[in-house]
Amino acid sequence: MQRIALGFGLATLLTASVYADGYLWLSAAGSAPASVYRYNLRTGQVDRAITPGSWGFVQSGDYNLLASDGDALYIGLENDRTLLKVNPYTGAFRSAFGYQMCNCFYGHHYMKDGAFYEGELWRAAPARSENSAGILYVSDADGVPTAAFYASNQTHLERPIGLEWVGDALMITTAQGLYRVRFPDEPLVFEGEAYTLNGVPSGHALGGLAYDAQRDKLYLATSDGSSAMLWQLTLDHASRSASATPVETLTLKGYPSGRQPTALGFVPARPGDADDNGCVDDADLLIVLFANGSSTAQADVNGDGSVDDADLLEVLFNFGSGCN
Ligand SMILES: [Ca+2]
Ligand SMILES: [Ca+2]
Repeated sequence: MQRIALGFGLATLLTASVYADGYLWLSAAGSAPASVYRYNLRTGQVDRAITPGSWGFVQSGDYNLLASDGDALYIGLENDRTLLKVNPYTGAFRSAFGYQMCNCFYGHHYMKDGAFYEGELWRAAPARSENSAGILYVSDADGVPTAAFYASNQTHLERPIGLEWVGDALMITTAQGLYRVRFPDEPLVFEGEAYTLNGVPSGHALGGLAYDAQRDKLYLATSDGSSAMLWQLTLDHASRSASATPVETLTLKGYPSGRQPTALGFVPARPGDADDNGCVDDADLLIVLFANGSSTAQADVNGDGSVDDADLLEVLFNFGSGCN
């Protein structure tokens, strides 16, 4: 009992420091079949790539959506109803299902970035052709449709791409702009309140959005056609503006050149998981032990810049977590 109490106290101390640790999953539109990439915030590297097209489902030039319900990472296709659930750390395939809607939807719209909000799956659905409304499509977690909102008579919102709930604010991107979504009294319609975006160079098309709710960090991915960038956004709702701070040039860290990061999804790291596979075990212990005294980012699981006893304790206190 005493040991448990001691362990609890130390664990509280260890988790008291808040540092950016987690993974940003990125879509990569522009080739078929497309891949999905994982950017590791602790190591600063794109360290995983998965190719859902090789799993025997419908091929797509953009596997996106990339929203996590805390248990699985959901992947969607831009051109088909299929939805995939994968391990949120490794990207390993778990199951496939689909939206319960007509495939004819895809004659007029693509599907892009998405997010979970209060148990429902929200998705940006840009129009394929001019003079067709952009749609925000909502379903439950099983793909059963619950709502769809149209940007009627708003040509600047024909092609929503990025989508994320930031607290109770729904933010979307188009290639050219950042908007806060508003729902007027009119049913099934959405409007966009334009936000001034400072810091992103002109010539960069805006892409996916992802939110780390625990640390209140909003991320945006962009591309200038050859190189892709990751940014952290600070929103100021009062002045309807956002400022972007660069996090990484993704194409220098393993993300392919010439692809569009149309979707972004955040998954928090499991504390003590040095090898980033979602399970804290002997392998993590060995990584930290062998790196003791260094500043190796992979082994610096508490993110304080050095590998020492504190990292070892973080592994030990979380030992077995996620391994079942
Ligand atoms: Ca591990
Ligand atoms: Ca450390």
